[in-house]
Amino acid sequence: MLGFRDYNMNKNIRNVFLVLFAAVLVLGCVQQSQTQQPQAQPNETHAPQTRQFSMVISHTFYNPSVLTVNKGDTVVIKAVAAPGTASHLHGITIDEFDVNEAVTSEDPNNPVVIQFVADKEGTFTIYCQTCWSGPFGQGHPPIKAFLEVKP
Ligand SMILES: [Cu+2]
Repeated sequence: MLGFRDYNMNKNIRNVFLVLFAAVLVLGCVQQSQTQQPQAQPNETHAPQTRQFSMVISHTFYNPSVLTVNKGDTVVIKAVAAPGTASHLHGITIDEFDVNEAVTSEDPNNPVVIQFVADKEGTFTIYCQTCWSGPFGQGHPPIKAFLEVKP
């Protein structure tokens, strides 16, 4: 049996626990809203930039073979044909960005400059339409690289 005093003491203890519980809840909410704030502004970390790449096109491959940018970035590719391959009519074609440029310069100081805005996200194939239009025709190896546009 609980006396009147015991009952009051239990009530006080219960009130202390209630206040503590409320404090933990409030603190939890404050902390959560603080950690969520940076995620609400993803554009700050992905502000559009100009991304420049130097590319060498050999008879059978592109170097580098993967270009990675963020959506909205301006892509600048400075491309040359590998030594001895200017006559192959090597080039850079990216259908989704209306890029189709022959690269006949072999001089790293005088590259062909291709520039566009990566306004679509996804993985896009870079290939060489101009090789197939060149002296080798469809007999030219189907060289490939990829443009990765991240969100
Ligand atoms: Cu070639």
